[in-house]
Amino acid sequence: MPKLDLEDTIAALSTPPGEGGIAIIRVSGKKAISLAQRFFIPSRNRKLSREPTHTIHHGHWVDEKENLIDEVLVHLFKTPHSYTGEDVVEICCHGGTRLTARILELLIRNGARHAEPGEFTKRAFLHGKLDLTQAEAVLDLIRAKSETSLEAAVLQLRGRLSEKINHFKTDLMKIYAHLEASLDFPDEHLDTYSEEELLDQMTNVRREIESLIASFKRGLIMREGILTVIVGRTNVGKSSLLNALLDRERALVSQLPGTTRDALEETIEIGGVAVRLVDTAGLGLLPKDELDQMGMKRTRSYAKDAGLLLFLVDGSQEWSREDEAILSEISPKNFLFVINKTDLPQKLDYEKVIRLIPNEKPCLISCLNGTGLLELEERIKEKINQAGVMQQSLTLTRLRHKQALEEAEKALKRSQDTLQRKESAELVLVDLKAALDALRELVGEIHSENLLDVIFQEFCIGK
Ligand SMILES: Nc1nc2c(ncn2[C@@H]2O[C@H](COP(=O)(O)OP(=O)(O)OP(=O)(O)O)[C@@H](O)[C@H]2O)c(=O)[nH]1
Ligand SMILES: [Mg+2]
Repeated sequence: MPKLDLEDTIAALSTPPGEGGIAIIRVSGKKAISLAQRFFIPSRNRKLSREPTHTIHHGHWVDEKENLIDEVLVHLFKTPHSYTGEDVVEICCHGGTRLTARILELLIRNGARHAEPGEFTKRAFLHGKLDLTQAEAVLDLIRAKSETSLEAAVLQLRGRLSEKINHFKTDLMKIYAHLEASLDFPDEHLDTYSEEELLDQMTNVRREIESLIASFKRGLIMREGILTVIVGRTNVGKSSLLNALLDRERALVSQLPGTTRDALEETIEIGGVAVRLVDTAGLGLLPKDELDQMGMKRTRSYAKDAGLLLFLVDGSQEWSREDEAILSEISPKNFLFVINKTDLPQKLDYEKVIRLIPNEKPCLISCLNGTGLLELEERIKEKINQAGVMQQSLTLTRLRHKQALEEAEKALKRSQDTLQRKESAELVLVDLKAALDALRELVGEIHSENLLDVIFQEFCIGK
């Protein structure tokens, strides 16, 4: 177990910096209560250390010379019944940049230390208040950009993923114990499972692990949003479409072809799912210059990673060779066919394009007057539903979890093969232990300081 840096008392602003109605400064550690006691003058004349845990106290916050800083409320949580498991004091003061800095500086001058990003949650983990998947869920909860990502984070915070992993662990431990017993007491008749039964149980666990791994693709969309890239030739209204869906003038729009040179990404929410919408440089047959070439390269790179493409054509123009080329380029991908500028007289041969794209009913829109945009959102929602994102079942949302499960599954498969080949039980146990270790690492029962750094550095300060 790495050395734990839990001796210090840490402090940080837990609310966003800037002006606000109130701000909360959180202090955690051995000196939290004594520090508060020194600078907090309670209205009720009783020492904080004498007050029970989970109580709120009104009073005044002062500096070393007893100059008044602010009128505050102090929340008191005593170890072990706090978020971090340590003594915690939360100072609710008025929300001003200078004011909060003054209180924080005072605490630091007098023995507290600035908390690192995520350090409160890291301490909660180190004190066994949360396991690692739950700590990660705290971050996902804060970062959630849509209803579905929020729901996934809540499920994980409530321990649904940990429960499932612990269930795998219990099953594997039973198998392990049986095999170990047969090794230790080879001559005794033990009431153990037959080899057949053991193999079956291993297969069951592997199947469940595999199905959880399979949920990752859906989970990633839930957490990060579905990458939706608008493609089409220049001037068809791609930037206008991004602006219209965002409902603000984000991208430059002009009648000059080639206005957009770089890809531009914004997130919107459609049907409870985050949609990462990308406006791109128009695709053409041949790039006109180097900048054009770079723009097209970037468009293609986004299109390659996209979960959904919006293929945009201009209804006021005839179907062109460029449209044709783009269609053949994107055909293998999941796309929606969208015809823009329907407010203008139409030159597009609808019958022809419907023949060319028989499986995708075109979505008719006008970015200029907003017609068809609601229907387009509905169609995007349908496409997202087809990806299974709206399912309520437990979903993997992090690559770390997926990799740990893959490792567990592979090790389990190896031990199963060894057992099947009737090789020594010791060998079976080695791989079984590797599978168990991968699961233990997933929930954080085994961890390195390095892994914790990677996880908690993503957090903001004060969480
Ligand atoms: N009449 C009409 N004009 C539109 C519509 N949508 C876009 N336009 C106009 O078409 C022109 C091109 O629009 P953009 O949104 O810049 O097109 P783009 O596809 O992003 O163009 P590039 O960035 O150059 O590839 C602008 O003059 C827009 O005002 C529409 O629905 N109707
Ligand atoms: Mg553009």
